[in-house]
Amino acid sequence: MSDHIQVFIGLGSNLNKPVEQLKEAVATLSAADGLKGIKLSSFYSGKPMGPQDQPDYVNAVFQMETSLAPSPLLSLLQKIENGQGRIRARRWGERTLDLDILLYGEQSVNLPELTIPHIGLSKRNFVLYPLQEISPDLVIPQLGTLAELVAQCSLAELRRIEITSSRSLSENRDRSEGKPF
Ligand code: ROI
Repeated sequence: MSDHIQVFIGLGSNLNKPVEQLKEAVATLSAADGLKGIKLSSFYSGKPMGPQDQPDYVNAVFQMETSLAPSPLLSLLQKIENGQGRIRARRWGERTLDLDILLYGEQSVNLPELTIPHIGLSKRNFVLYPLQEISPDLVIPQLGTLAELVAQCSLAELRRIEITSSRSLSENRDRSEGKPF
C-alpha cells in the first residue's frame, strides 16, 4: 500500500452477540480497500463506562495500515458500523458496534467531526490495555508514553476473553482474500 500510515482502530460492542460483532468488523476492515490488517489485540470484556444498567462490553484494538486520509477513513468506519445495523439507544448507552480511530500515525487531528488522539483515550482501560498488548512502546501525541498512561489507569474488571472457536479465523481469511486477517 503506498503512503501507508499506521492507525489503531478501537472496536467495541455490547449488543447482539458482541464477540460476533467484533469478528465481523475485523473481517470487513481487513477486506476494505485502503486498509491492511497488521495486528489484532485479544478481545476483552469489561463493565460499561457510563450508565451501569447496560450489558458488559467486548473491546479490542486493531493495528492497521491505511492509504486513506483521516476523514475518508472515518466515513468508511461509519459505513461499516451502519452495515452491521448500528443501534445506539442513548448517549453513553448500549451499541451494536463502535469503531473509533484512536491514533493516526503520529498526527493530531482536530476537525469538527474528528479528534485524534481519540478523546478519552487516556482514561479508558478498554483502549489502553489492548493497545499495550499489541504495541507496548507507543508514544501518544500530546499525551506521552503508553506505559505511563497504563500505569495511571486501573485494569478494574477488564478481562481477556479466550476465543475458542476457530471458525472465525478461517472465515476471515476466506473473506479477506489472502490478507492476514
Ligand atoms: N464502555 C466500555 N467498557 N467499552 C466501550 O467500548 C464503551 N463505549 C462507549 C461508552 C458508552 C463510553 N462506554 C463503553 O461508547
